[in-house]
Amino acid sequence: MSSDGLVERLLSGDKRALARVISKIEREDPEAKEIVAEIYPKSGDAVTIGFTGPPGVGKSSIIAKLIKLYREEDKTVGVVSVDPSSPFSKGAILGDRIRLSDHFLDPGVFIRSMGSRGHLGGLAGGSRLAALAMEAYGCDVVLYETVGVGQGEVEVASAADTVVLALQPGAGDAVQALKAGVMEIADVFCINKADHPQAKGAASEVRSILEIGHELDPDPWFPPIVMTRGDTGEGVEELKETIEKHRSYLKESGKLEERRRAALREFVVSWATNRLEKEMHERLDREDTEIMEQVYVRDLDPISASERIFKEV
Ligand SMILES: Nc1nc2c(ncn2[C@@H]2O[C@H](COP(=O)(O)OP(=O)(O)OP(=O)(O)O)[C@@H](O)[C@H]2O)c(=O)[nH]1
Ligand SMILES: [Mg+2]
Repeated sequence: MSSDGLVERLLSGDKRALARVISKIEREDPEAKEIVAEIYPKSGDAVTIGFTGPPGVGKSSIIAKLIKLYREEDKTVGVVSVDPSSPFSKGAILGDRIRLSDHFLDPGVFIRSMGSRGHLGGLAGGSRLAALAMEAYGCDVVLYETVGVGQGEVEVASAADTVVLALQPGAGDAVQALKAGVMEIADVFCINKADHPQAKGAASEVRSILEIGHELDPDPWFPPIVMTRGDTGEGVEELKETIEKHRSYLKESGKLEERRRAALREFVVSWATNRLEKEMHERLDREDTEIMEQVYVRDLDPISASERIFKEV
């Protein structure tokens, strides 16, 4: 048991205990491991939704509107906002504070930004653990927000049951998303800023890309495209219903379980990979400088060197 009953308090719905647990996770506090072991059995009941998309498309605005709808149903909501540590991140967090400010005082809503990279378990690891803590705390819905520009963000979003890709008109977003490999992981598309004159065009662009993809790889779930406005909330109700439809589809087809298993497996492997990588660097810094010297002077090839280090680790 964690020394000061922190886990017990989290499980009984103490918001401050949840905040402290997530901080410990984020700081990689030595206690975090034990805490995770204690809360994990209590997690797994929440609906998880990943929101990804380029900077500034309106993810946080839509999330704020969605939270409102969930709160009307008396559902508790957790949001893990993964910050890509960009130079704009301070502004983004401040902006979110403003956009999500309606919800900060609500005990049924818990919002947390996760910052730095280079964690044990990487960017995805820390945010997943934060989400687990929110689930154990009793959140009915957990939302991840990530800026969909890189593999790390794809990894975070794809841990969710349903992945929503938000795009905005007139920015060539669809093509960028396609290139970045984000398109494939999306279950629902959201064209935000529907007030933009090119919104309809953006939707048909996405649809034609999806149709080509569907021909190559037919799947019974054809990702729906929903038009929204993050500022007014228009279309957000439809977005919510679409997310629910996707969830029903996953459940009925048995894919929910399949997806969750795949995500957990991915989590375990990537955590182990991250640890291994860290360990190897540490060894090379400390003791095995000699091996690298041999590689530098070409006495030893890189593959043999890595095999040797790998075996030792
Ligand atoms: N015109 C218009 N503006 C919108 C709409 N939705 C959001 N915005 C504005 O777009 C800006 C960015 O919105 P955010 O919700 O912060 O976008 P985000 O995707 O969360 O941004 P990052 O987290 O920084 O990547 C804000 O100024 C919003 O008010 C919309 O539907 N129409
Ligand atoms: Mg945001």
